[in-house]
Amino acid sequence: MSWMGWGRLALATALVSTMGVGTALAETLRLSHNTGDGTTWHKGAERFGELLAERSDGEMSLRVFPNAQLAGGDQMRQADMVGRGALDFVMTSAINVTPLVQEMAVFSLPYMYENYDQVDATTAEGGPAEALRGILREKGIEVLAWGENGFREVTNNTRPIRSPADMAGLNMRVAGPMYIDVMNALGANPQQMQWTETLTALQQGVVDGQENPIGAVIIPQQVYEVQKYLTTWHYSYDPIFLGISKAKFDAYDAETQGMLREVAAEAMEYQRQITREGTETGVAFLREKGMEVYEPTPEELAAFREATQPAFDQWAQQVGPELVASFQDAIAEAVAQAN
Ligand code: X2X
Repeated sequence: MSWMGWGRLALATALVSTMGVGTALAETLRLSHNTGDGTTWHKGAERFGELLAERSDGEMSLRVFPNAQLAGGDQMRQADMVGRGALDFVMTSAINVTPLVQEMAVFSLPYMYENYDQVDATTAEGGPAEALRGILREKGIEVLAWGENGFREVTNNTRPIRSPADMAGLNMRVAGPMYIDVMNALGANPQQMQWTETLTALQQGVVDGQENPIGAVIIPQQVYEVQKYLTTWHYSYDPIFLGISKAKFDAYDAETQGMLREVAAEAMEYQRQITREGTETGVAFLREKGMEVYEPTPEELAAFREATQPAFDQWAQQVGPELVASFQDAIAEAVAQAN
């Protein structure tokens, strides 16, 4: 056969196999997350989709839906929908799952963590975060991997925040129930609101401020365009996770399940890396954009920690003292290792 002939045969074979996969086997899965399409969440989800297509030889493809679109804009409902099998995948932050599973608030208790090493000690394989996998499984959600929203920093349009007293009377948008109690402990007026409605609310002065991580959300969602002051108070850490409907997961064979876990871990590793990079360079970037950034001293951080202690104690009870202690033990070990 001529060179042209071989070429045509190869093309025909390729077409046939693609069509075979397309018609008989290809499965399109849906993933919901609740931030915009420029965030590190979205980038992590897209990476997951790319890897999934690659490792399944095109048998699986993923559609990523940002802004909690598939849950009617309700960021708290996504996990519930995945639990019921109404959605295949969810990527969301721990705080959004607390209405379904209170224990998920353990990560975000005020001043639980001081740095990434402490975080990683709890989310690493075999660490105390594994207990949450079991709890979420009971709700129909299989956690495939942990990712990162990050340390949540406070922004507002009224004044620089240097001490708890500066929070008094500020109208603060918050994402979930625990943050209502934390803001109350600080003397602010918290208001729970969907993230998708928050930028407009800030712009129109419906609320004075909000709190979110720098690399994952504040920069990619251009919060600096509607907020003047930022304080790096690191008051609460927020992980995200990539989860799949348990019914869906259980229906796959062991090999596919293993592939899903592997691919999710890889995508979330990438997501965590770009989030940390964006956070590291973030303060300088935000200053360039005209934000006034205040970086509290260790003494000032201690004052915030003290002021939020009542909310920590209250929520530690709700989460369960044993779970909290298991996190604190892993953190103490990380501290000992660092010294
Ligand atoms: O709503 C928020 O603040 C966000 C995007 O960080 C969460 O999903 C908790």
